[in-house]
Amino acid sequence: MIDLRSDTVTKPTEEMRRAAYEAEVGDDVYGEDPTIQKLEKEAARILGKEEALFVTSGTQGNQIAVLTHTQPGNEILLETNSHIFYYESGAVAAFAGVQTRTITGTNGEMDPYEIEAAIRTEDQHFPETGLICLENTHNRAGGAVVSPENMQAIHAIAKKHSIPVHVDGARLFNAVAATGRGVREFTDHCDTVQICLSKGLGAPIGSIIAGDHHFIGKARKWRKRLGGGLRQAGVIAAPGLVALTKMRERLWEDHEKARRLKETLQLCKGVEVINEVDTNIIVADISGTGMKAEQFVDDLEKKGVLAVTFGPTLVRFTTHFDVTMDNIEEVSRILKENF
Ligand code: TLP
Repeated sequence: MIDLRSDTVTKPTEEMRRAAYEAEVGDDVYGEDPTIQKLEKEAARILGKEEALFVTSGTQGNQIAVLTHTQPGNEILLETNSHIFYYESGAVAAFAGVQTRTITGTNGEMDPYEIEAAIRTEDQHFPETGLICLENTHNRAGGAVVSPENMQAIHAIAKKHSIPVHVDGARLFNAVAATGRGVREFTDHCDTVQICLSKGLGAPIGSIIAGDHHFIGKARKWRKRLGGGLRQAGVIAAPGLVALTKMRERLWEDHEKARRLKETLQLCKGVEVINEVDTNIIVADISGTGMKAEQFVDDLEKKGVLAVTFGPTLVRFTTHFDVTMDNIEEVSRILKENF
């Protein structure tokens, strides 16, 4: 089976497994796990933030960020198709008690003027705008890169209104690899950031949130409240450290594979690639085949390829470490034979 459902499906490398086995550990709730400390220090350095905190998942990291930045009754601004809004089971309402106000972006980028217009003024009728969330790369926009310039413009507005900016950077390093820009060119334009170790970077588990000392102090407490205070967590941090230090530089390979697959998909009858394919995600509208996405995905599965539905007639393909260029050629052959 060639699994293009997500970059979350990657299995830990030999080196990651060895690192887990050999990890030096201690009780992290007591602040005594040296491997966790090493990972957090390295992540903070790479992301250009004062401190970092290891969390179990991207969702947990985003939720801790929202909980830490906001008060119940606040309103948060975020993109209509953002993961926090679309895919986190309503967690911001369930846990943080905030309401969401969505702004529809173009290729994942929100218009800074629309953001400024949406910021609430002082009025007893209105909720306070407590947070602005960005996503980079933007998953539902097809792994689209949000430019540092767009982030900078939004951050400037946020600062003017004393509103923090959080970036869901589950795939931030894909944006870095695709643009050749420095990590900090992105992270300088936000107060906090979440990055996933377990997507393109290939770790089996874990995410990082980073921000200033005050934010991380509060976030650590929220993590504990949510049951995310872990004990000998070095065994899961060690593969994360390998992911962070060794796997970033190969993400461009996944982008090459995605571009190759895009070429094939564009030649298939009734299939239209609807995103730019900046990084490792391809979104295809398959309505021209007369099929629904579910049927298309089921048929592909029977031929040995896994993808996910992304809407009634949309299908997402995601390239990653565990699919080779040869696998992509095989997918191309299967697609050509059938469409
Ligand atoms: N995305 C998953 C699914 O949840 C949709 C995927 O297969 O793409 N932010 C972004 C931008 C994400 O794409 C994801 C996962 C998360 C956060 C959540 O990360 P986890 O799965 O670690 O909670």
